Amino acid sequence: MIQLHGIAISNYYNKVKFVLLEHGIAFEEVRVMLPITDEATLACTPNGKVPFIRTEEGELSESQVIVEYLAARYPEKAIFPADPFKAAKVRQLAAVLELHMELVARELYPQMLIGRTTSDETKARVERTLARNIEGFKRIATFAPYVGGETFTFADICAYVSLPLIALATKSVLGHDMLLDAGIDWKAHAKLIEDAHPVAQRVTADRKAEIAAFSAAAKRA
Ligand SMILES: N[C@@H](CCC(=O)N[C@@H](CS)C(=O)NCC(=O)O)C(=O)O
Repeated sequence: MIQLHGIAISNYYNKVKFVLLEHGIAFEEVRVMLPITDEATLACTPNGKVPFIRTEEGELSESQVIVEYLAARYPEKAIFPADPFKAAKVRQLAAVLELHMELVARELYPQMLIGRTTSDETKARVERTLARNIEGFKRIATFAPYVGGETFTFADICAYVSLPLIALATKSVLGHDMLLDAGIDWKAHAKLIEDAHPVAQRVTADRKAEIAAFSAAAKRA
């Protein structure tokens, strides 16, 4: 059985977990704490990042690579639309969201999560780049009502796990929610997904439980 390694507070871990649960692919979760420093685990995920999976054939890291592997291994699950162009548009939404929004906002996470100060220079750069890239995302993300249009797709999974983080990071570090300000109602999207997909509720409940466990451990330390 596929093993999913990582932690439930990671949006990229939750992206893969959502796909596995949504499509009824059997898997088990293996908790891996960060930072990853031992060579045996680094052999599975060369840059020490989660998630990674362990299969009968070996290990794979990088969430998108893992999802592509699952799509190829389980074609009957239709993780992407059957039509090649529609499937490519879904991948485009995911790439634009993750590479040009989430990765940019990620520079704000140390301050949001552990209170490490972000320099004014970094804040200004992130705000400028993110503002431009959010406008780019809006050119292709219709939210009508799903990210790519009338139907739920893999792009909604990527949005569900990453948009709230981008919103919270910009709100807590830059002082305003750049998504809401740009007219992206990520809360309405999250509710839409949760109402129709119990899997989303499970992913979020597990994330909250993990955060609570971290807080409790930090208080004990
Ligand atoms: N491109 C990677 C990103 C994964 C990633 O950044 N994971 C974070 C947690 S959300 C991580 O493992 N960070 C630990 C580190 O960078 O040392 C993917 O899609 O899997």
